[in-house]
Amino acid sequence: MIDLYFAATPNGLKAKLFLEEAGLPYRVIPVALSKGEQFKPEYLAISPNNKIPAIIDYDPVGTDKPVQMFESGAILLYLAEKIGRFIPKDIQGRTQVLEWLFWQMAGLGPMAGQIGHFNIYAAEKVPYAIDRYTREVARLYSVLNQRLEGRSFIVDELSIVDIACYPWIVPHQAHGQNLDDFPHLKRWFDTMGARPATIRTYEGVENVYTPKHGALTEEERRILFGQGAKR
Ligand SMILES: N[C@@H](CCC(=O)N[C@@H](CS)C(=O)NCC(=O)O)C(=O)O
Repeated sequence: MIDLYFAATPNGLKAKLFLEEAGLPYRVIPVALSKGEQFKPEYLAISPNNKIPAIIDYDPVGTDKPVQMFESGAILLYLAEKIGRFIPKDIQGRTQVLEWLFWQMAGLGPMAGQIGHFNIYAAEKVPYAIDRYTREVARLYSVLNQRLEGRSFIVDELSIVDIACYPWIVPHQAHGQNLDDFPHLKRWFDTMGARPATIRTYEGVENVYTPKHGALTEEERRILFGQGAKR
């Protein structure tokens, strides 16, 4: 059994999508981010960066002690290696999966997160930030679009990089992007979205990057966006 500490954000949905694709038994443990549950000491003991997702694997390979993890990219890699699926065994394919996984973790996720923030959550419109992140996200979408030309998936077969990227393309409208401008990405996006595991993952899940979600109370804003060095 795997416990998934979860909120319905792109990073949380990545881990859920993997577990659905893999058919591994798991339990969702909701973490109410706007209420500050990510700061509870028992959660920080699993995820010291006060973010979701995190997992506890009670049935790890090679040890009796449960394995706990934070950081979605590390979680995907760990789970793929645990079951020997969604990561190629050959060195060429594996290397490409690592490249694209780090690309998603260091590029697409953080940059898309910033434009989502400035478009939906920021209390004031900041034109410089909106322009800067819209352009950068457009560049990243274009890189992925080119990669997908003539390919069904980002690396050979369905892998953790498709699982890592898909939830970050779902809020494309909040990113100020039109998928018609990225035809190969759009084809892949539609294929991914039609998979039964994706449909199960997104059942009852609302896109968090909508104007409704930007309507936070002052207290929720303080919890989510007022963080500094003090806990
Ligand atoms: N690099 C981290 C980022 C995780 C992350 O940013 N999680 C957000 C939701 S998508 C979160 O938990 N935010 C709560 C907070 O910042 O207090 C990962 O990929 O796991």
